[in-house]
Amino acid sequence: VTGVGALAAAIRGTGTTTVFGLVGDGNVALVDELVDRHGIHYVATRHEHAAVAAADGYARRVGRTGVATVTHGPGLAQTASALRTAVAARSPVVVLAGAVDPAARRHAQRFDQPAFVAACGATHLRVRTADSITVDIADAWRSSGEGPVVIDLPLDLQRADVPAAAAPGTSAAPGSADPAALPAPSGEPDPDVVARAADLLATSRRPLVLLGRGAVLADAGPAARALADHVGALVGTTLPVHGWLADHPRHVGVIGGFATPAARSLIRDCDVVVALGASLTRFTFDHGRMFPRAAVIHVDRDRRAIGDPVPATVALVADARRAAEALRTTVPVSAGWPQADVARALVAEPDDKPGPTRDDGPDPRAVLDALDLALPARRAVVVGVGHYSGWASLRLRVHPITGRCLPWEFGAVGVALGAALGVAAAGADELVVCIEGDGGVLMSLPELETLARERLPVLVAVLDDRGYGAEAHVLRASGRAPAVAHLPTPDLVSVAAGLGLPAARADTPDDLPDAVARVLGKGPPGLLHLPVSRQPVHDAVFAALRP
Ligand SMILES: Cc1ncc(C[n+]2csc(CCOP(=O)(O)OP(=O)(O)O)c2C)c(N)n1
Ligand SMILES: [Mg+2]
Repeated sequence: VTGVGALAAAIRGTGTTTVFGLVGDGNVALVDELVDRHGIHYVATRHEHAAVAAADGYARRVGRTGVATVTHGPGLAQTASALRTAVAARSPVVVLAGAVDPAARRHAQRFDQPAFVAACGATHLRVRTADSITVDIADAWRSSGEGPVVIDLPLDLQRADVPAAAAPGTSAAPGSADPAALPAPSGEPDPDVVARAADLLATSRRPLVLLGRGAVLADAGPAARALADHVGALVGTTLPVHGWLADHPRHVGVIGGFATPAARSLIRDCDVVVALGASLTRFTFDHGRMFPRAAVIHVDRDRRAIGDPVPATVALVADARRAAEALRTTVPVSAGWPQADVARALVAEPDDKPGPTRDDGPDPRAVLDALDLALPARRAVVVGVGHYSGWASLRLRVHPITGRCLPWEFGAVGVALGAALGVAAAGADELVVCIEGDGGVLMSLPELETLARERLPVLVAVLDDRGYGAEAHVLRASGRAPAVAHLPTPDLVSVAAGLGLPAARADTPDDLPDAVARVLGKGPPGLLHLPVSRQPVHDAVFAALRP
């Protein structure tokens, strides 16, 4: 067996069925082996960045390792912002990268791959020898449970002969033995730390239980609800899982910059926050404005995720469900929030209603509301980074725990379309609605061809304000002209058509149902070109952007 054959077999042996990538000297033989011998579903993207974003989107949707492959040097270099996004999200992603022979000192594509990977914050591994292929590949998958891994596959090793004894079997059944899905360390909380957290929670009269994606992954919903009931806590979520446990009587919705005014005024009085699998980013913490007086019990499986930027009063390294259960059985029952106060604060919620605009297009909120009504019910959304993001992430009704992919962790424009490819390739029976700005879609434009070729069920909805709206608003607020942030948008219907995608334009919310019907009649995939006014400004997004 050749090295590359053994590598392909080892990769198949992890249970991998789908790989996103772009080929070059460093990985083309591997991709051929994966497709030809192992029946892997290979999704060829048009830019390496999208391959990694897709692996990330796939991982977020299925909760298992997403896989991308790129060639060495420039191939890997192009992945930076998607890789950094996956790192910040702690997504289980493996990037299989080529690696030039160390002896080839004059190779034009030489690149300090370990330093690059370190700068992105990912783990760098290397397949060491022909004998260690299976072990090293399994190690990469296992390690991806803690966040993205780039594993170099040296070219000399790919070409080497592998002794038959060291070659992995090639008969692994689909879905078998994914090492990343093997039981991880128990996640059992340390009883001493639970005791300290319980002492703190027992003093609380105004607690909040805050749930994030980590609580979803730990299946902590019932345990979190029971804990909240036990101590009379408010229940809130981070934005990605907005709507989870919404039927709870003390549910206050999303916590952070996008919280409603009523929720904000309540939460200001919180004295203890129990964050369960929720990263306390500066958005969730709203730059210190969200719960200024609260002590924080921060529960996360990963110690590195605790304490930055919000210091934890008690750092409880544990699985969210086990931690919630342990706290409930240790803390005495208490009344917590008076229900009447909670109810009073949550009625009369002012709606973030669309307003009239001048003649440069409809309010983006009105467009999104019409889109919400026009789309089929089985949908997921992937939202990019831009001024439109806040409205786009909240106004479309989706399943609270599987329906929303927000690859915003690095604040990078242009990641959403790649992520949407991955969410769609996960094969859940749903329409994946990728909401992008004109800036974001033009940055990732070649992936429209990938969508068309792969016939993935993605509807790209472009909110077009003819420029980098987020930057235009910042310029205006600092007394400058917005001109450098304004750019004309080409006719995206013909651009999409040229790339093989059915597309339609809706100039008003009233045109949307027909436009959606026309595009979905021929697709998905498809694209909607949705011009919007530049005037409405999202206060919270704007506050987050302010320099
Ligand atoms: C890779 C990258 N480049 C530039 C930026 C700065 N930036 C933040 S939002 C934004 C505007 C994106 O434009 P668009 O997708 O049209 O969204 P809009 O803000 O207009 O709604 C830009 C350029 C960034 N965050 N990431
Ligand atoms: Mg724009």
